[in-house]
Amino acid sequence: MNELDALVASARDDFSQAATPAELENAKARFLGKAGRITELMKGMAALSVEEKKSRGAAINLAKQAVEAALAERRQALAEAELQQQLRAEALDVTLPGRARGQGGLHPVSLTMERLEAIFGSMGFEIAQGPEIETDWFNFTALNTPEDHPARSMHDTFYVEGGSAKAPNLLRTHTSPVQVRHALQHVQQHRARLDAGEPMPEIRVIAPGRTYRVDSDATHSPMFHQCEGLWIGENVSFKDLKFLFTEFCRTFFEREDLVLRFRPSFFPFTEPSAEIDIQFQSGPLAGRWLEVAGSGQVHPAVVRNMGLDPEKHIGFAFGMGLDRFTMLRYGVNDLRLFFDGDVRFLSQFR
Ligand code: 2U9
Repeated sequence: MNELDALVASARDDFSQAATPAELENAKARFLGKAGRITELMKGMAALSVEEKKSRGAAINLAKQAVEAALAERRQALAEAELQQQLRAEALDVTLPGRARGQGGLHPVSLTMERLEAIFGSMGFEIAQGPEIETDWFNFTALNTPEDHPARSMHDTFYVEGGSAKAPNLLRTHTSPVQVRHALQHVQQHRARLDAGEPMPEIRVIAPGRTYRVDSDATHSPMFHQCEGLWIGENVSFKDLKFLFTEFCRTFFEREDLVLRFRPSFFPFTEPSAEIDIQFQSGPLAGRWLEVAGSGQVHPAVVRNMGLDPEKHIGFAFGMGLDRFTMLRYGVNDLRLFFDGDVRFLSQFR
């Protein structure tokens, strides 16, 4: 093997040992770089005659082309290997099962709210909504709550910025202000009939929604859910309220034999007032009296605040905690589960 063939062979050898593009570039420099072996051979021709330069130059050129070809071949081989490696690393097994997007569902308290709206809706009640930030007039004054009532204190109610000293803003402590707003609108709509002494269509409305009180333990959350109802007409009586609420509870809990008890109580906005207890006749809670709602005949002062004559229009109202209703229906024993956002709990209601 002559000297040039040996040089090409050693270049091939060097190139094939280069494991990375960087190593290959180093190997290239050893042969084709400024001080590379091919370059040195070319410099060495300076002393030769013209004839010798011709033949020697051609031979060196052939060797140089062979080295360049070997370099190109190895470059491509390394690039190919790199691509294969990348393809292997990024391989996607399309036969693997997909990552499913978990199925969502309604929160149990929302399910209760929907149930309630459907039941009262079927009994001729409208569903009303209103602001969660209220003025103290709608939340307290209109509902006959005295200025010095403890519920109005900072200890019990969240006051928020934006109101005036005389009319502070607060997070509503019950959904009653929604019914006050609804009743005022209803009365305004039928003002002409009222002034003419004609009968007004009955007010039948429920207001479900979020309410807020400064209270937090295992059975109280600072934000909770309520639904209140209001029924005002010229010929309604306590027996209508009793019938309505009994039907509602039996339908809600799907127990025809559910027993209700109306126990005297006090609220500023109703007189007389009654606490409502229920009793299941079977199941884990059978025989126990469970307090589920408050109710009463709307106080004459409240009827007057709605622009009606309490001598003519008589109203009945009730209020219940939806969180408690939901706990009773599904057998949940800790109120906080409703607000933790734990999918292991929530997914059971899908
Ligand atoms: C108007 C007039 C009267 C709504 C009523 C209750 C009794 C009551 C509680 C039940 C459990 C609140 O969530 S709770 O703590 N509510 O006891 N609510 S009567 O009375 C009204 C409403 C609106 C215009």
